[in-house]
Amino acid sequence: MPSSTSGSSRRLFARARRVLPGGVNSPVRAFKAVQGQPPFIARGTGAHIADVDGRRYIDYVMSWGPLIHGHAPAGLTKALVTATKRGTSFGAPTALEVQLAERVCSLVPSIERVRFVNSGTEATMTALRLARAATRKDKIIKFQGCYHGHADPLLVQAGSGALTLGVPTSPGVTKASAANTLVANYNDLESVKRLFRIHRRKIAAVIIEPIAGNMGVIPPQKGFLEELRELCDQSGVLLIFDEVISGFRVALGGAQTIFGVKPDLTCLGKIIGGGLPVGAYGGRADLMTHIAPDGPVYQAGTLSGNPLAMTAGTWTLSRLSERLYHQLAKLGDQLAEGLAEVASEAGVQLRVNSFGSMVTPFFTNRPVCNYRSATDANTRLYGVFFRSMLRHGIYPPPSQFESWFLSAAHEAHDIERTIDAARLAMRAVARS
Ligand code: KE4
Repeated sequence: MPSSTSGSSRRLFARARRVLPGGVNSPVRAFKAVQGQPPFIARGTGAHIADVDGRRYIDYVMSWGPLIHGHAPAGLTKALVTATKRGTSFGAPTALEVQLAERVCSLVPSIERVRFVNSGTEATMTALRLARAATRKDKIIKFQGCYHGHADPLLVQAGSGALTLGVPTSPGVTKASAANTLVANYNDLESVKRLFRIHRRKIAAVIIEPIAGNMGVIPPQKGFLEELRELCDQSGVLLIFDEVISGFRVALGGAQTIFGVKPDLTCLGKIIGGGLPVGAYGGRADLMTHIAPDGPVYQAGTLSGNPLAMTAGTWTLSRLSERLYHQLAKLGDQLAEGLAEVASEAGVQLRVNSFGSMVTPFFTNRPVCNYRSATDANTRLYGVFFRSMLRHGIYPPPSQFESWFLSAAHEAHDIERTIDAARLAMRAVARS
């Protein structure tokens, strides 16, 4: 059985901590929330990753969502080698970015124009700037526990790593920038209406994860998104869907096609880069004309539209299909049901939320529908569960407040093996 961390990973982590804050380039990777030390990953193939000592794991992080086709699909690798031979970056227009932009505009109902950037953070940061410029209003509403990247205005009561590490509002975010960020409760329209009443004419936009993934998975309750759309329409407030996770994860056109709600702007990331750094924001043409060089709202990027990232994104989107989403949803259901079953066998209180190939087991006996109920989950028990799963060759997210992700490379036998490991992990939880 692989121990939680191999010798080479330990040595690498010791070196890493001498040169990288916390030894990592993104906080959640340091395993602080689940104790233990992170294995250093040497390679990924399909649904599996191997650490520097050759220990193999079934991967449910999948680079936090981008790898919907699994690790290193042969066709993607080939396409990237060909593209690399033509040059890695030009800082000039290429046909590749036009092709990917045309595909995104054809698939995502709300997107008439799109701009590629290098991360989800850049996408949401710029979407807010655009919304403020287009409406000439300063305030924005976000939802407690939703995470939209680490731009100052959005690092207020945020989810994901900020929540995992217990710092939802980061030091360094000035009072001035936080003052323009209003916070509502997910699945609670009344909390939004209250903010609209108080700040009526000062709100530029509402930004939301249409399927929350950064408190763990929390789907919108029936009618919530539809009523939010109506509320924004009545008040002249723009609606921004942050589909960095849900875009191309739950359906070809993202969550907006599933719920039939069209935002004014949409932010994308992860899957549209197929594992390379890409983010994007887009929406109504009349809004996007504000963006430089057409309009005065400035946003730029040295590597925006990078030919390798565009190649990876085009390859990835071109192989998405209804059949694939049906297959992913089936696997997601099997995983969710299996986790619930083994928890019940062990007498462990567990609530499993899922939406298609997004799954989160919450160690709580109450329904999880918002920040408060998510943070009631027992993170200590999640840590016990996680360490046992890692020892048995399964690599879930090292945080209670993240989504597990499935890919086209996961097969039924991977799920079976995962549930077998979860049966042992739940017994460890019950004993702890
Ligand atoms: P990036 O800047 O990390 O590319 O995207 C920020 C972002 C924006 N919006 C949503 C809905 C997101 O989930 C994210 C980033 N997701 C986290 C995991 N939930 C990234 C993992 C990490 O921070 O290491």
